[in-house]
Amino acid sequence: MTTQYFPEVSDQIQYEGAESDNPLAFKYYDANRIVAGKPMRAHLKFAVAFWHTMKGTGSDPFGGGVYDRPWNKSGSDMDNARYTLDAAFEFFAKLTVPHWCFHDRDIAPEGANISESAANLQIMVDHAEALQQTTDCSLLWGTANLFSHPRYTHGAATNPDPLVMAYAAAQVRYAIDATIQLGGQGYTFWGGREGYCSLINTNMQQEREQMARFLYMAKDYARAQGFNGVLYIEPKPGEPMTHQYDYDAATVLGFLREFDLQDDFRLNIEANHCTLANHTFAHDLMLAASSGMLGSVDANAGAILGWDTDEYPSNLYECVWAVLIILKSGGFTSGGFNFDAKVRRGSFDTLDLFYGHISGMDTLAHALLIANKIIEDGEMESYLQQRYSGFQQGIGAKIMQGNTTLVELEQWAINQGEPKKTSGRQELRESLFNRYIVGGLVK
Ligand code: XLS
Ligand code: CA
Ligand code: CA
Repeated sequence: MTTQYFPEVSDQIQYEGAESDNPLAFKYYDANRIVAGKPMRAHLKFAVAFWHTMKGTGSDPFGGGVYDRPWNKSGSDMDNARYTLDAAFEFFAKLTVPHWCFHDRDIAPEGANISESAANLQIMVDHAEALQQTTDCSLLWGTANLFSHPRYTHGAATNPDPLVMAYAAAQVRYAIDATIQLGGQGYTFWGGREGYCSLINTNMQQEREQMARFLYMAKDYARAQGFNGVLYIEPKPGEPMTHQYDYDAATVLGFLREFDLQDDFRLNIEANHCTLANHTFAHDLMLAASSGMLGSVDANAGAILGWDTDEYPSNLYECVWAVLIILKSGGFTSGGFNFDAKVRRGSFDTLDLFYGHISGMDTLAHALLIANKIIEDGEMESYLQQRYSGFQQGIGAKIMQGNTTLVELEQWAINQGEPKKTSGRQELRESLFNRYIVGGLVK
């Protein structure tokens, strides 16, 4: 096993079981263990986010970078880009992670013009393709960074200047080509700066229509190139713009239907973005899943700071809900759990990158065992069925089939008299749920 950038980890991380106290071992993630007929690896489809893991510097709004990364060892941006890819694949192989995700500008520096940027990207995509062949790690999804360069200050697709949109179009074109060359299963659009700060200088409907136009062109290009993966929209309510057009799952679903994009696009739900929108992670997952629009997940967690802190998922309760919803909706197809998460500013060491991912992978693997047990036991499902059973027969079934009227319902209500008050039993349900998590119901 090549060891150049991570000498502190000499081999692949192994599964050692819940009793192990080895910090560099999995306690729950046993890649080949069969759960509900499928190996854990295929259920969870973990991916490393190149931007945080390889390019993160530890900067925050109050200070610049603090990490020394051994792959930033040359004066040349192109050399560093190559070393960073080499280091990434050493990390992926040691972590035994099956997938990765990247933005175009994460892996290759922007050039002096569109053609030079495209040429830089092509060199690094060829290098990544060769590295992929040496490991068991393939691309989950690719994307374009349409938010860091100063030209995108007022947005990319929603910019008031069509020339800026054209630059974004060129970038997306090459990022889609890169995704196809690397065998990516999906391509993601996160809104970036697609939003606004004030209506005082903004034509909101013009911008929303521009965004739809851009997505049509991107979809048409991808399909014409033979891409049959899934296109994702990743909702986020604010930051960097005050108002982001892709606010949350409900807003994006409405947008896709308004502009007839629902057949090609699915949602990539990020935990921290749900909480920034004052929803739970489970709420947006449930909304996307129940309308058949859940595609992929950016696994992370927020803090009480109120901005997008992108921490590793470590809250078992929230992860059980996430996996439960995903399992019940049939599991991932093209999507997976991408760790859009970064080590804290104070966690300088490259070893911390392993600890962060091991913790996230173990939390979600543990959650998978618990969620599967909840489904197998069937108690939760039968409670829900019983609670809504009135809609299965009689007048309830007629309502659901669209076979009744307000007048018939009024007559029925008059005949029935006042409805009986029935407890929702929330506290009881919570304590039953907790037995799976802390009550030893899962081994
Ligand atoms: C930013 C987003 C971003 C997308 C990819 O908040 O999470 O990282 O996932 O552009
Ligand atoms: Ca994300
Ligand atoms: Ca985020």
